[in-house]
Amino acid sequence: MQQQAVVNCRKKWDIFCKVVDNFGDIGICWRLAKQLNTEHHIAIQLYIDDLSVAKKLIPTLDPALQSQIVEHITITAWTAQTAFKPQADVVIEAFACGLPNDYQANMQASTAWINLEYLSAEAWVDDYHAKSANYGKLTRHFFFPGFTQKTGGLIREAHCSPSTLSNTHADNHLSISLFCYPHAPISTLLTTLANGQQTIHCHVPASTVLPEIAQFLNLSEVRTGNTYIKNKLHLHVLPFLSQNDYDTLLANCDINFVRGEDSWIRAIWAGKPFIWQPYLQSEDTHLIKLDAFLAAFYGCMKQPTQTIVRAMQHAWQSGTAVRDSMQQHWQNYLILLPEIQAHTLQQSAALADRTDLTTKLVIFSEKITKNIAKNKV
Ligand code: TRH
Repeated sequence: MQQQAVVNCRKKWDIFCKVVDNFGDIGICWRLAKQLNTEHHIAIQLYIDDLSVAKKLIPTLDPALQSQIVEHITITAWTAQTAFKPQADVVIEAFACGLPNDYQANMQASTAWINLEYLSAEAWVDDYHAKSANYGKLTRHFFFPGFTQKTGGLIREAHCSPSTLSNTHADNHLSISLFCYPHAPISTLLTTLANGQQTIHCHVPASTVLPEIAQFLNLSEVRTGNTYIKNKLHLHVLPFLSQNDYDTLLANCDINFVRGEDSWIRAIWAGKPFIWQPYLQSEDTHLIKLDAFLAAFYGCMKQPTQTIVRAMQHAWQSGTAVRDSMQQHWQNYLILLPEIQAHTLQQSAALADRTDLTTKLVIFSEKITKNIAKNKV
């Protein structure tokens, strides 16, 4: 049965999402849409150009429907045939995906048009957040997520607090989750885990890394739902999870390997030690992003722990030179795990004390709307 959109919403927002590759674009847009609706009572129309990818995170979605309501969000397929009615108070263009020509041409001058940018901890973000550019009668505003108070903040639902999510179990084994790009040194890591002294349960949601996992196990393929054991390593191959189930997995593991943008932020809210693999970019830009984040999140960590975390993080970025030393980096990391855990929880809790991205976006949109009205008078 289709759900009804929330009827008493004060405002209407349209969100445009193009699935460029992977899941981060839809992952963030879906989270944002739900939070705007449940916490800010805004009616959301979410346009997505690839419903089949979206369905992986939102299992109840029917990709065959042109328009449908899921969890009170109106989701519409964004195709060349889509008939747009630009009547929203606020339009979110996710990650500079561009608005459809006929939509943009018919947008009211009173609409607040906001481009939601990708997250980075680099210092330049402070200066670029909340800038704008004119496009004829329209103004496009740039909203940058970030780690400082001067930026648009981090996406976080009200119920999500690192201390309540953190669920440390007393067993002697370690649980880890593994979500990464296929070029990560996966076999090297898994060999290290298998040859370690502690039993490790590694949970791998199905993704493009499964061929690497099969290769490590000397199998032609691995199946979701199966557990494979090699020495100390128990590899649990899971189906690709719904976004809610993936969030729960991160909260329940002791160490999370995450990537891109949304799983990275979610690992921060899980409050557990995590290893982040940024999206690969040309000219090693991803390493600049990694270093900016390491400085922001671990800059105040004691030595030698800080150097050890940094070394493990860099070992995970696929450089062949560091592959041989993975075992040493991992061992060092495990020895200091309680300290890394305490630091992560404290940093995550401090970030969670700040205003979340969605609330900042609502405040930002209200300022834009007021300015538009003032300039009209
Ligand atoms: O999929 P990603 O690599 O997405 C990336 C980044 O966003 C990157 O910045 C962008 O440029 C590129 O896409 C186009 O990683 P990310 O950002 O972590 O998104 C994954 C989403 O998938 C996140 O919302 C969590 C969700 N997910 C599930 O719902 N179930 C799962 O089983 C897993 C592993 C992830």
